[in-house]
Amino acid sequence: MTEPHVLPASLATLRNYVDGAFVATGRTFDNLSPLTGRLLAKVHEADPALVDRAVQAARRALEGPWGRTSVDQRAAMLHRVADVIERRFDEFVAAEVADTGRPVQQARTLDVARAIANLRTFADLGRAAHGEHFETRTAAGDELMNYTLRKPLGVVASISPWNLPILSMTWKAAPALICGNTLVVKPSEETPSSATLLAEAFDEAGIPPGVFNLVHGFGAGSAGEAMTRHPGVDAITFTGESRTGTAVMKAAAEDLKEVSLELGGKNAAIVFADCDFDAAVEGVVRSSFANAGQVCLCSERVYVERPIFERFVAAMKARTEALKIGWPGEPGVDMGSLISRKHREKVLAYCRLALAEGATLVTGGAVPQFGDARDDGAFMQPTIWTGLPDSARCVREEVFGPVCHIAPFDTEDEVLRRANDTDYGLAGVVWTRDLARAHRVARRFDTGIVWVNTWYLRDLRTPFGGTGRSGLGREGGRWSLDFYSTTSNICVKL
Ligand code: NAD
Ligand code: 6OD
Repeated sequence: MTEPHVLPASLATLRNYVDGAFVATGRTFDNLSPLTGRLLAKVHEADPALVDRAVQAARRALEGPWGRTSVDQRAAMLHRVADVIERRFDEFVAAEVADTGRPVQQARTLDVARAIANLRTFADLGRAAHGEHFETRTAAGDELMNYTLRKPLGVVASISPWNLPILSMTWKAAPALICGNTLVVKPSEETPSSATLLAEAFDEAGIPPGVFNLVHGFGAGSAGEAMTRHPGVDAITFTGESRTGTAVMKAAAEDLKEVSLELGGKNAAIVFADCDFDAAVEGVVRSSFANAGQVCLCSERVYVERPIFERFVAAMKARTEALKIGWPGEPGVDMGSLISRKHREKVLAYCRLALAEGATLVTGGAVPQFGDARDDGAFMQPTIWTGLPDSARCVREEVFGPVCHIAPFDTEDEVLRRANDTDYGLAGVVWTRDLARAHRVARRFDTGIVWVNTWYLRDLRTPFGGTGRSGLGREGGRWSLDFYSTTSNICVKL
């Protein structure tokens, strides 16, 4: 079968979008297909001077008409952008699939659908947001009325990862804009296409120049670092690896910029013997291998109560081996490629390490052979290990690929101690039919999110974020509105 998913011709050259215009630069880098290794696009890299132009444009836009818009006008703008994405839905899907190698069905139902939902949800939440008031009588008898006003933070820099490109970018852009900020966004160098389409959508929707700026490039020594160090940036919202989060926070500290960090995870799923067995197997296969394991919320550590351990591992093996790996558009495909050959090398190195650390390979651990162009891509088999000690690096470090380790446990206290024995604290999953136990375990998980008998079902009004090396702060719902605004208290003597 030939490669069915290539980028629309309009995305063969990707430019920056600064101050309301698409801008080429003197230097390009290649966007390669993770499905075949072939060239998808030439991307114009922003140098520090262009980042500076973007920040200056964003500052000017704060002083211009955008700074005087009502929240209703900003909400209408976000809805218009969502309308454009709906109209150009297939282009966004093609861009996301071509850049990431994921199944078309996922791009349709998760990535692009969530971009639209992010824009519409935060438009509506922003309109419903309100301040507080406090009526005060002092000891001396003065009557005071205090009320709070929300104001934009200013220029927000948003830096995104490659794993859920358009989802992550709109998850930040929508609340930042509804709060009245202006934006400079940078997608990952691995996934520049859907962000470029997003800039087109903002342009088509009539966003004033300078309100939404897009720069392309890398991190250290490139556009990413230039954004974090720019004194004209008031706040940084960053999603990516924990180590990069540290670098971003250090750069932000120089000018005391506000930061929100959504970072890595080494998430645990706990399966009790009283669970709905089939639902738990299905759920853990999904939470371990969705998006080829490249979701910060994926379960790379699975703890199964000893009485069902052997049966659970056997069922996981059978279900995992039935996953269909293939071209994104093939009917019934479950897994596409990883993001790149370089990333696959990292995951395969962990596979070798797991064996060296004493793991038993239950399934996977290798590169599938297709006998066609996919052999030049970044495909990998979903992989299950057992038998590692909790101290093994493969149990402690985020791999961010289609791998999980399954270990037995005996008691609730023991499994919670082991699940929480990690530097990370993003997500936990509990599988049990015992309602009291579900609540008990959920409240003792040291993570920002816990799912009970499900995984990655999202209500965008809820807080999202992690503890420890999984991040700083919460976004989602009113937590996003809080992060992207500053508050003034007005005290009036009556
Ligand atoms: P990454 O940290 O390598 O890169 C993320 C972004 O930061 C990219 O745009 C990159 O160009 C930029 N960058 C890199 N170095 C930088 C620097 N020094 N200064 C400024 N910008 C810099 O992460 P990745 O490999 O793209 O994404 C995978 C990671 O993201 C995983 O660890 C995953 O768990 C995490 N992630 C977390 C969440 C969450 O919500 N917690 C969501 C998605 C991904
Ligand atoms: O669902 C979301 O809102 C979100 N930010 C997901 C991030 C997933 C990490 O890879």
